Order: sequence, then C-alpha cells, then structure tokens
Amino acid sequence: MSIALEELQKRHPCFALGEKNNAGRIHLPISPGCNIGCRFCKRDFNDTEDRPGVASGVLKPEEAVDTVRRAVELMPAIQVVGVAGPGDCLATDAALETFRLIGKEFPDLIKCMSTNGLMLNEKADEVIEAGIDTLTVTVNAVDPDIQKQINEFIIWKGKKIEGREAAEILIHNQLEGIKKVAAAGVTVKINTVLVPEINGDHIATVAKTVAERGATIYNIIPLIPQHQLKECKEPTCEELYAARKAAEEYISVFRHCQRCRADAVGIPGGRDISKQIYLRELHLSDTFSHG
Ligand code: CLF
Ligand code: SF4
Repeated sequence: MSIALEELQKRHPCFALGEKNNAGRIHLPISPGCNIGCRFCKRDFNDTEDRPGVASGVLKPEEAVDTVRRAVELMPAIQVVGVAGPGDCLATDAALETFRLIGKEFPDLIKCMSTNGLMLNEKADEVIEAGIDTLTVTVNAVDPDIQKQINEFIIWKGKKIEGREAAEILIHNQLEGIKKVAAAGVTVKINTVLVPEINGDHIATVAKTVAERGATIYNIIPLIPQHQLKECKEPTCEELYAARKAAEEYISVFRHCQRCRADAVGIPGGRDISKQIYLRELHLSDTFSHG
C-alpha cells in the first residue's frame, strides 16, 4: 500500500517540502557496481564489480538487516532505510534482496531506493513487488544531445554503448520506468545534477516531462566539479534559485538536500552516527550518492 505524501512529509527527510522535518535515515551501502558512466562521477567503471576495495566496502543483504537493527536501537528517529549507492541499485540484485528482508523484519520503516534508471523499465515490477515506498531516479536531461554531454556511456545487454545512442536508451528507460512505478503508487522523486553550462536551460523541460510521467518531487543537486566535468563551474546560488523556480512551475521542489554519502546514518544536515554503525572501515571512495 502506498504511503500518503502528507505522511512522507513528516517521516521522510527528503520528501519534506517547506520546513525541514528532522526525520532520520540510514543508508545501506550494498550496491557495488554501476552500469552507466556519468561524467561527474569519479568511479572507475571498467572494474567496479571486482575491485577489492569496492567489494570489501559494501555490505551483504543479511549484514544490512543487522545494521538496521542496531541503528534504530541507537537512534529511534530513523524512519527511512535508503540505498543510494555506492553504485546503482538496479545494476545488481543486492538492493532489492535487502529491501525484501527489511520489509519482513521492519514493516513500518519507509523503504527508499535511488537509481540512475537504466534498468527501471525492465525491473519496475520487481521494484513494486519489493515494496519500495519512495524511489528517486536521477534524470539529468530528457534530450539525448544534452544527456550525452553529462553521461559518457551505458552498459546495456552486456555491451558498452556511448554517445547519443546511449543517451536515448537511458532516457527511454528512465521515463518508461517512472511511469510504471508511479502508476503502481510508488512516490517518485527526481534528482537532477545541475551543470549550468550543459543543462542549465533545460531544467523546466525535465521537470515538465517527469511530472507528466507521474513523478511528484524534484531535487536539484548542484554539480561538484570533478572527473570529466572538473572544468565546469559549480552553480551559483542565483543559478540554483533560478533552476528551482523554473522547475516549480511543474512539480514540487525539495530544498534540503545534503548530498549525502552512500553510508550516511542520522538526520541529513544534523546528527550523523555512521561511525558508530559501520564499525569496520568501509573503504567507500568519495563517490556521488544519487540519493
Ligand atoms: Fe537516502 Fe536519497 Fe532516500 Fe533520502 S538521501 S536514498 S531520498 S533516504 Fe536526501 Fe541525502 Fe539529498 Fe539524497 S538529503 S542526497 S535527497
Ligand atoms: Fe553510476 Fe551514480 Fe556514478 Fe552515475 S553518479 S556513474 S549512476 S554511481
């Protein structure tokens, strides 16, 4: 059964429109690999699945359940279990498997997943069946000529595809996937990384397009200039304000994003207890978490 937006606004820190609600969340770093190459993301994608540092940095689904048990005991304000990396939630089955286990043991916690959406069209039924309550899809452009400047490649059906063709497939899968899960009652939030030189004038179009597919909340994340986009400039406050204003014509805008790490635990922008929860060193490189 889907959770009403009014309830999410009280219990979910990233679905609070207006005032910050001080609800807590735990991120479980259980998704090791990624299947696309965002130009602002520092990960080395060619060997993500097997690289020892990355493999030892992620939890197994059973370990994740135990971690949630300890976290809610230590901090009852935690209402949300989220998976936001370090790779993509739908690139492997780890996240969905974990959410099924969490749903059995903690039926009252909100299950929150984030994805780049490449596999969302194909895996929409599984997402719905796993009981995901809130889903975030990172959509940086809905025009392939813009998207190809932000995304370098996708791994699709075992093949690496680049450029415009990759962008077309990614956008198609994102939008079709959003439509399916939103129609099933999952609350969908869209994240867009704002790169003023590339998608600065495109935000209203993204907002309109995703709202038409059933997304209800929009979060604009300012670029952290790094990797292939290190020469791009970080958006100014004015640019961020203008982008939010443009989006607001079509969709409700969330404004309290903290650009969390994939292993953050606590209240975004408030108390963080991740050091107490993740007792062993997780060796997560400082990757972008798509929250
Ligand atoms: Fe985590 Fe993301 Fe769920 Fe929130 S974070 S998976 S929706 S529970 Fe929140 Fe952090 Fe911003 Fe993400 S403040 S990065 S929007
Ligand atoms: Fe993958 Fe996320 Fe990095 Fe993009 S930002 S390459 S989706 S891990």
